[in-house]
Amino acid sequence: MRCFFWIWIGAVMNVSLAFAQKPILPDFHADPSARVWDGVVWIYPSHDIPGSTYWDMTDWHCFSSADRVNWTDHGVIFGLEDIAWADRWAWAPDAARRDGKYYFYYPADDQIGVAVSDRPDGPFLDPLGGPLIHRGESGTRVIDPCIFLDDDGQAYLYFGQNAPRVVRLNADMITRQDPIVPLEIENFHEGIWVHKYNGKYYVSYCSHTKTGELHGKLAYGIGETPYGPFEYKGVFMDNGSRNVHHSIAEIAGEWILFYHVQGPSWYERRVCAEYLHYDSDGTIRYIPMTPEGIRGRER
Ligand code: FUB
Repeated sequence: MRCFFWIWIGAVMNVSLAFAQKPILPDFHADPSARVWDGVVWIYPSHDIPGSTYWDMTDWHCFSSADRVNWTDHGVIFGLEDIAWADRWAWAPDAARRDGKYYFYYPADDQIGVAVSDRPDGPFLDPLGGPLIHRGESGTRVIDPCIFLDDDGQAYLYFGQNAPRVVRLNADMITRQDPIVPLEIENFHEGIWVHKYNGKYYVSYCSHTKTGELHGKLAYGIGETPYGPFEYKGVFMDNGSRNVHHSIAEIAGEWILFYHVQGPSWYERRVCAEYLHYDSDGTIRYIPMTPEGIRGRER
């Protein structure tokens, strides 16, 4: 009985917190990976299904904005129908641009694939006819890809759940350069994101502890290389939900955190955003959720 009470309280809190925020994208999207190309912000999110009772998503949309307020929905850019090797769980994707081509990295049924296009909004095509990273080959769950392009042009593909992994990609962006490497990241659960600030590598993620105290909060660490070691810097955001996934992008000299909140249900999530600030020592200032988020500051 007590257990049901706390589950009920948790569900009510989720819903009220979710509605306190102003989502930037229409219902329901989640896991927003933001990329900035030619002054335009592109978001590649998961596409939650209204009324669903699991994360059984089947396709992905993408969105773009030149002013961070008005977002264009480019419709379905890729889906499980476009591949022959998976038929469930179209989860958190990411995207990259290199040499005029766009690469869409997506998990499907716990494997990661890559699709290629001449445009950021597709159509994307699967050039491999199979996963880039297969289930069971890396000692972690093959979900939540984050593609990081370093200043020297080297591409790193991060992924995993509870046990983070990274693999370098070749310049073609669709094949692997060398073996998958395990990473040491304190309190790591899932949703890894890597970005660079002032020459340092920031790894941020949905945190997890055995006590549950930090579960579902955004934490980060800072390192000197893409492989770490990453010095743990703690939690920088609490989205008031059991589940969180985010990205961080620099847009015209300002840094923005894109994330989702759960609600009305665990499987119906909404994408929100807040400005992110660094202190002079490079640490990220704690980000409170605000009702407005980045809205109201049109560029
Ligand atoms: O969207 C499905 C899963 O939920 C993602 O893979 C996780 O990061 C979590 O957001």
